[in-house]
Amino acid sequence: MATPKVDYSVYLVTDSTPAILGDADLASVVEQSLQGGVTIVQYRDKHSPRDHVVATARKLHQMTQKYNVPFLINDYVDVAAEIGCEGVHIGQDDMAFEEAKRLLGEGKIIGVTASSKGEALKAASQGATYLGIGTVYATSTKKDTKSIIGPVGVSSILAALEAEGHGALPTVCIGGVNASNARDVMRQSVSPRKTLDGVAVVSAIVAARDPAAAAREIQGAVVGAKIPEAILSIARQGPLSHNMTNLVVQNFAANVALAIGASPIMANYAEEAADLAKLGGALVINMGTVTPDGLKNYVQALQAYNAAKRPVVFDPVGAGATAVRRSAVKTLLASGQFALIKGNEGELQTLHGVSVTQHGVDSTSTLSLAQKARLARDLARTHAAVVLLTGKTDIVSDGTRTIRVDNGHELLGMITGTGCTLGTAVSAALAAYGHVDPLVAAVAGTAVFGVAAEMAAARSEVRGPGTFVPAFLDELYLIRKASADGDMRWLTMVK
Ligand code: 3NM
Ligand code: MG
Repeated sequence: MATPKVDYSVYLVTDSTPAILGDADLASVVEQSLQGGVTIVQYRDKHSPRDHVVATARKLHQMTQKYNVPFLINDYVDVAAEIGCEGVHIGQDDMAFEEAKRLLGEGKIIGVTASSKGEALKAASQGATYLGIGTVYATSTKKDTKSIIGPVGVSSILAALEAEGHGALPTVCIGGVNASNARDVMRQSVSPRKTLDGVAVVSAIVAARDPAAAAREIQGAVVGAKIPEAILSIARQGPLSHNMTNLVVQNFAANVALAIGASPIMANYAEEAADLAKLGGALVINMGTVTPDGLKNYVQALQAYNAAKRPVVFDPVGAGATAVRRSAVKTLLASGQFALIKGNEGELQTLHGVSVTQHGVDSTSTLSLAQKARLARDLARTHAAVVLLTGKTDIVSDGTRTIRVDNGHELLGMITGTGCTLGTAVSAALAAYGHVDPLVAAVAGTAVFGVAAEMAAARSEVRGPGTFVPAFLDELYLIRKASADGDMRWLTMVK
């Protein structure tokens, strides 16, 4: 079995000292942070006796397994070997890399701390699984930190790795990272092409009053920092966005795709899908105008894109409105795999088996934000897809990470098809960036869409829905152009 790809985006390093943990229970803090979406856990305990370390490690490892999150042990390679966890993290003063590798055997994660180019290149050439680069900001958590290298120092290490052929080696930075600076450190720590994969955090989570909320906030910042990469990849690749969509939005959806830099094709005849799927794009199945014949075409096209391993977006428009639509949703979900499912609250509740009465296909809302987040997360897990729940606040979840996007404008609700064209925008992001991180792709597509709407609505010539539409297309286009020219000022508007 292939080892699953490790997600380094929010890397929790534990600390059991009273100064950081206080009188909290470590297991409970780790569990809360897992609920908040940390993606990897390192148990770091420099003071406890070995038998305590073994017992704690076993307990924490059982817990992380429930969340499908890798569990590493700092320094105690023998304990990692004994309990059979996913790997270790070793510092420069710990066991030598070769020795750790020999003790652990193949298929284990061995992360190494690096605070200079020399250390980073050595660890990379020895075969480290990832690097923890630091100390990025001053911290009181670790007393014997070497130099504070800042984002500039991290960038120069990333550049050296890239130059020496280690561009694909995952990296996180460590030291003084918290929810307020995570986005900046991710954005500033960039060599020409190589970016950090995530941030490693001790006190900002372990010492937080609410570790789950802290983890969620840091996750939001890390995902937010990756938006530019996703947006630029649409502009660079100009991917195909193949839409099987409803009669109302075909023209508008095609214009949105063009404005953000994708290449639209509105093709409802599924015999073409196998050929189109080979072009490296993504498919949108929007069942806004479902017919018996249409449904057969959707199923065939879905399977063609699945066979070509290209992403498919499902927009179950009006899912709960009629028996025909409820049945079409069942058929489609049983016929293949979707990369992303997008819908408003009523549509997604229907998919989740909640019976809701929908009046027409327009959106209404009764759930709290927390309930929406849970709905999106649960659906994402059930269907192994990214779920985009649209509303005043959009919620994007991959089942582990749940991110909210607060962009948009009420004028979007006054013209038809904006929800549907969001599906098109997200399909372009998935086509270009989904192989790297489908959640980031979905968040990026959603954020750009919402920011463009805000910028359009703020224009002096926009007086209502009619003047809004062309201004919105312009802003999508201008954001893409500015981004391609290296002007990312629009990002400050992402909420
Ligand atoms: N290693 P906080 S800094 C465990 O520089 C560790 O290698 C560091 O704690 C390094 O997130 C550090 O609370 C502690 O600042 C980081
Ligand atoms: Mg160490």
